[in-house]
Amino acid sequence: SARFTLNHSLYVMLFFFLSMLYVTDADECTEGTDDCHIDAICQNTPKSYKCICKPGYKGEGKQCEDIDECENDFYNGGCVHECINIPGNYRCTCYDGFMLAHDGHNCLDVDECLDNNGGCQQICVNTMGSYECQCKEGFFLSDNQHTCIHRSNEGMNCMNKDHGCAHICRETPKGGVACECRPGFELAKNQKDCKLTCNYGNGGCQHTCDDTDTGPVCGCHQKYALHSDGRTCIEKDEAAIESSEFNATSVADVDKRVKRRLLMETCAVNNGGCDRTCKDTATGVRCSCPVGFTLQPDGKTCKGQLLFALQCIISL
Ligand SMILES: [Ca+2]
Ligand SMILES: [Ca+2]
Repeated sequence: SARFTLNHSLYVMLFFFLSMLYVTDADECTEGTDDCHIDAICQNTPKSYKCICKPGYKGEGKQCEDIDECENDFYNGGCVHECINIPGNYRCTCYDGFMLAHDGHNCLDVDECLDNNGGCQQICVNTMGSYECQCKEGFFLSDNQHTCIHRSNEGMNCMNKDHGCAHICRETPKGGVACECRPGFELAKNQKDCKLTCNYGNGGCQHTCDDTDTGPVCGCHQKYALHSDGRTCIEKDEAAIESSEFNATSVADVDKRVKRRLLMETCAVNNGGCDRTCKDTATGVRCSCPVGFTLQPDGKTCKGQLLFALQCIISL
């Protein structure tokens, strides 16, 4: 029993010595004595502290650098038109005639005809990336492309619809007519029709447009497939994405999941679900317990360890 008493004292001394170590730990993060980068999150540890770069930044914590999400031209940050890198994040923008979808990445056609009939005097026809005005029978479209002029039956001039110009009719000094096209279009070989190019309304393409001899050819961002109309892009089904672009999408998905969790879990709301101390970190909330308590496997609850420990010692 003398040996038991000795063991008993040793355990008690060891226990209080260890407790003292915890009590005297300085929290460099709250004291502001850490040397974490301005774009890092400081996390206190029992004997020191850790620096973790914030989401959207890379580095070891003492130095953090913005991640250029737009760097990969092929993935383009997941943006179907333009990707703009900003500190700690990125933003997608769309070409004229398009608007950003709710997912912040896809671009959708704006239906200009919904607003004041697109400014057209008579008929407005919405197209992908643009719109055009048309006139009723007996009228032709004026040079401003919005108002309609009544057709006259006089000779070969621009007031006569028989000039045959698809877009703009100009009267030449010699008395004839010469056709011109609106910006972004090219005059066809017959000198009357106008060929669409990618410079106008994105060539009628929802995502990418390439000029070819036969006119614009549409393409889609890698997460989308071209619709049979040759213009619209539709989201590929999950299985198709996983098999063809597994790496790019899985990285994006993980990124999304992390962001979602960060948005949901914060110490500001319900103390992050923590029993006692809550700290926001790069990977979510981190709960901790005061001396004499241990964090339970759920990562949230604290259970008194002091009484339990003393009971064990005494029972020895
Ligand atoms: Ca960035
Ligand atoms: Ca449109």
